Amino acid sequence: MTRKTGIDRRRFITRALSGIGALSLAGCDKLSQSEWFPRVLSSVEGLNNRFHHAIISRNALAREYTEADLTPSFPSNGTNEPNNPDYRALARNEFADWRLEVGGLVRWPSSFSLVQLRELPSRTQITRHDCVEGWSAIAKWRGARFSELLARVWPLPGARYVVFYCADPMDLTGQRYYESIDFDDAYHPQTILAYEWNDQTLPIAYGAPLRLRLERQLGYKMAKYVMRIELVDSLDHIAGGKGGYWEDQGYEWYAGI
Ligand SMILES: Nc1nc2c(c(=O)[nH]1)N[C@H]1C(S)=C(S)[C@@H](COP(=O)(O)O)O[C@H]1N2
Ligand SMILES: [Mo]
Repeated sequence: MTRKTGIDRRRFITRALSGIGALSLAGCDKLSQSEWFPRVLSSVEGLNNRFHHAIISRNALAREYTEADLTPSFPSNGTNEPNNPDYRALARNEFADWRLEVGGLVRWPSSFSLVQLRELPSRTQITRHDCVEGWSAIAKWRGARFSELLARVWPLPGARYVVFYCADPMDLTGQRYYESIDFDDAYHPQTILAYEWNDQTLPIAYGAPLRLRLERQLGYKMAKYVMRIELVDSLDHIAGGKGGYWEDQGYEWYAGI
């Protein structure tokens, strides 16, 4: 994945915002069609968190689609098969020995097998994935509601962010892919840990055995190959300190669309 130029990114945001009716905002449809709205937005460097909060409720649902809308061949982007030996060994055994570790600022650090995750209350959603590189695709995802997982580990009062650590080194520096979200997103009803894609066990290309779905942000936030989750009070001391693999290279931390 190559870093987009500011102009490409602004164009993408403007395009994404013209679909803002998708967020079922009364009135915003009209706004996005008026001349000044996209112009004002494109003058903002990225979409900053505060601005985003001002126009969109953090509880709004991303638009959901129907089976008829599914994209025939959903792309796999970034890593499509982690090359690390530990991951490969787990994959050979169909992830029967894989466990999701959940720790950090929680009362009950725990680990969950896939069977245990499948026992948690789930959610199924057909949504559109928007990649910053300029493509979008619709798929059906099923997974454990993230709020239910949190309820089982008891976040401590100091916890402010949730960090997802992945199995794939992206490049020769060996830096692992990771991502982070805040608690507004962690408790959002469409935030799930997906183990199914289009009614199949999640394929490796899309992040098996478990990937984050976070439907109101861009694709790079949705960590694939999640191995460990940590609740933290600050992102400053993790990897490059910006809260994610691509953020450490200059992407926005809040990639709301
Ligand atoms: N672990 C990991 N997660 C990742 C990536 C990756 O390379 N590694 N790529 C990100 C990007 S840029 C996108 S667009 C989506 C792609 O998801 P898909 O392969 O299911 O289309 O995953 C995101 N999560
Ligand atoms: Mo992406």
